[in-house]
Amino acid sequence: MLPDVWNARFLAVGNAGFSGGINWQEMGVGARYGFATMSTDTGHNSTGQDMTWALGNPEAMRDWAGRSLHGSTVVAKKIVKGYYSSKALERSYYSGCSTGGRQGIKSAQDYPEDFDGILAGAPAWWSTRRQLWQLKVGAVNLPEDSPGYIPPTMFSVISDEVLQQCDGSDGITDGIIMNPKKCNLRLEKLLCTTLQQLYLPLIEFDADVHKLEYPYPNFGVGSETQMPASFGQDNAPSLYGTDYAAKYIFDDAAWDWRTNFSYATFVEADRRNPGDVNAVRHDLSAFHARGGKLLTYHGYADGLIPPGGEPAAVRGDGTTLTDLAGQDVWPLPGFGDGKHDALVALMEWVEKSQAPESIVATKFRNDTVGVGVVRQRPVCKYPGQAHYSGSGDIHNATNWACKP
Ligand SMILES: [Ca+2]
Repeated sequence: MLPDVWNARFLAVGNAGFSGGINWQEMGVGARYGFATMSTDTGHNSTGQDMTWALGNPEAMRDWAGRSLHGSTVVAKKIVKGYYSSKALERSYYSGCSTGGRQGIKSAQDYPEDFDGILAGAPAWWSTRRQLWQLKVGAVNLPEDSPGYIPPTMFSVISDEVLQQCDGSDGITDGIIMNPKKCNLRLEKLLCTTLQQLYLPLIEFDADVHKLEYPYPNFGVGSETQMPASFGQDNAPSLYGTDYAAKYIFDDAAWDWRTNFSYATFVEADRRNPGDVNAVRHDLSAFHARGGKLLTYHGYADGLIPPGGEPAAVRGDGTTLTDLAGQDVWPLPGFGDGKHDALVALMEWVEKSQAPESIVATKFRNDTVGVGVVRQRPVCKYPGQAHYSGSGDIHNATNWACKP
């Protein structure tokens, strides 16, 4: 998109799931800021959980993994420079969430010259591990006729019990678990081994494997209402796990999770790393050396992509703003200033060297910008956390401050 009123900046936006398609919606958001925006279909056409396009198509895998974003960015910048001939392109940015978050981190690692600033939300950066984690948790809760099966409707009840135990652990009972690490959830009170296995580190419930250290973070405390979204249908785990394993990792539509899936699958998936999809080259020195800034955020209540890996991804270099968002506090654009808007905060960091210490997250009524604000609260630079001052409206961000 090439807006008439251009802010002399370029913005590429990311994709979601396995989908191949132009992200018109996020391009539109970017154009409202005045960016010349670009989205790639990542080299194929599909819905979010469909990996059929990957079968026998290593080039498509490579494109989805990262090549398409780089190639499209190079071409798009040329188009932008040609179109706005009277004005120079000053800065280039990227914004994406989920798969888009992975795309952003991978860009910083592999193509450090592409963007000056990268906003990477809830990044699914370790693709092979994350997808197989979803296969695993789905399998834990199956079959549907087993005594340990937890139906989707039960998770709101579980969420209530977890809130009962954990809400106050952050010092304020407000329906939000600010820091799950502060709650010592008594799993025995949940009286359900299936549920216990959904929280415990994966390694602890498979004694057959001794070589793996820690396959992936498991569900976080507070993510209960989102847990069913990570499960599948028809007595099978999510297609995000099964279709990915069969058609992307093993290139075999007949690959059956019931007979083939084990922890060895995690190891083999990492070895294959189809298309070079994992954003695991942690060295960001080339990106930082040219002044690149990477800002990442992730909700603790995320039941689709468990948080916990980002500090490892950036090796604790202090550049991340992460975690905090609880049950329903989400950073959303719509305020247009660096205090409330992560993209604007990133721009101020890149262009004015003003690194954000916190950003005010806003919960809008019905998650819709413009129909009212339910609450605002600062999201703090990791590992800081927002603390209530002790007086005033708890839904007003001015009554909170970031502290270690
Ligand atoms: Ca609380």
